[in-house]
Amino acid sequence: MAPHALIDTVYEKVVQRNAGELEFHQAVKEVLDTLAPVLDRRPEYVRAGILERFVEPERQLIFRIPWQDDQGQCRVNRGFRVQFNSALGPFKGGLRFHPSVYLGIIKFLGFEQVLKNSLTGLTMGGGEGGSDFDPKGKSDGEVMRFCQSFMTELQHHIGPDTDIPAGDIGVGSREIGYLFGQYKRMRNEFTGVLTGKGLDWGGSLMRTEATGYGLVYMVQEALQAQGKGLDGLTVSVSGAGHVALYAAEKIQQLGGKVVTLSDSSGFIYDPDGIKLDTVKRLKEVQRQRIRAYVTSHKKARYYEGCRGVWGVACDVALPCATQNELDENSARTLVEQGCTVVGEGANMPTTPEAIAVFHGSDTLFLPGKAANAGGVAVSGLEMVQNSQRLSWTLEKADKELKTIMKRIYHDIRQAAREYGCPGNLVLGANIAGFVKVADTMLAQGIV
Ligand code: NDP
Ligand code: 2IT
Repeated sequence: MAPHALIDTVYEKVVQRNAGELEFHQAVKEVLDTLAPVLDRRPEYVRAGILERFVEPERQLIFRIPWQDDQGQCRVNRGFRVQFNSALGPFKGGLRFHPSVYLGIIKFLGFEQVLKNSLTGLTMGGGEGGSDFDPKGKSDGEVMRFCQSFMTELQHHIGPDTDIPAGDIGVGSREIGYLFGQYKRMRNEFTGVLTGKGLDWGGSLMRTEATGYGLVYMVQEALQAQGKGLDGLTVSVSGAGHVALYAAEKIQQLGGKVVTLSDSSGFIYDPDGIKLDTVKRLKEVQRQRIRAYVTSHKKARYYEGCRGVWGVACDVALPCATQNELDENSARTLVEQGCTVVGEGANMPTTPEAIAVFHGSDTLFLPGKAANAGGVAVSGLEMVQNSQRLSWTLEKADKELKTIMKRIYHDIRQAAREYGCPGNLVLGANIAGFVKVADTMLAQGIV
């Protein structure tokens, strides 16, 4: 079958077999649409059914999570782990706790993770898990009981050489602690089965900052290639979670001015530059909404509705909240206002229509599977440290992160050039990530 016809057939089957899983369809389509030049050159991939195997997870788990709330009432949530592809190493990827979670979200994240982990150059396959549990408004006791119940089932399926989960939306150091404690208790083993652990019990320095810092290192490299720097630039960041906060922190360290942050209710604009100490206290300690920022910063304004954040004029835009948060209209506004670089800190935050707008303009677009790979890269380095039973210094972890982000940027640019679409870093990232997984799948036979 000719490459284009095969791609259409594989995509149609994905839609048919995964009915209603829109985010998964979107992620698969974006990748398949860039792979024709690879299939043209590598007919052996077609014979070995690489594409068909690539879009089908190796294993999908769905399980019941019963837990008791503070009133003694039994509640039931649904848990997921999708072990997508283990060609390059044990399954590796986050856990998301958010009410919007269903199989389609977990599958899209697992699918992206396969390519992202390939780009890091480390030996990690891809997967993702999570639950429709909403940690917002829950007490620490409720979160702990939920995490213990979640891990009571998950522990059957994971292990330091099998599948190593980490955080994502709604899963931070508190949740990783409860999950790790329950795994250790049930299995009677202290191993690196999760990443993002506390520094005293196997965690890596720089993991908390890694996704945000890594994103900015890549933006910096891209600007440098144009003979520019971040110093003096105005930057819009969306989200107010781990990724957003540490992206904002690194931008400020490099002389940029971050003027926005957001959550799912709305966004703040501070013309003087966001004061991160205030935001860290509000979000990390007090678990408050971002609107509380304006009570202590008089020039700052709060606006209801998170999409308005892209109406603020900026030189660099960093979507760091969630999928499909930056649509076609927002993309047009950013381009019209002279935004030169868009770097995805979140997974799939830009809609396909918005990506097309950036590709048709002078705005450089850095896709998430490359630009936010710093988090999982340092997770991989945490696994290395756990195997060695030692801890690296902050300087060493930061240096490795920087090196990996710069290399990924050059790899995806090179792949885009080599496959005839210079500057199209979506195509470059997909192809650079895919070829390594596909060659490994060929080498390992039909499994
Ligand atoms: P957090 O839970 O720390 O923060 C998530 C932020 O995004 C919050 O500000 C949250 O606001 C906002 N948000 C969540 N859902 C929505 C929504 N439906 N609409 C608007 N805003 C929303 O998560 P992270 O910072 O860890 O993750 C952010 C993104 O980065 C995700 O796409 C994640 O997959 C991706 N990512 C995370 C990595 C990691 O290591 N943590 C690594 C690579 C990518 P609110 O409080 O109102 O919900
Ligand atoms: O999307 C991601 O890369 C993550 N949530 C981090 C995964 C990890 O295993 O560190």
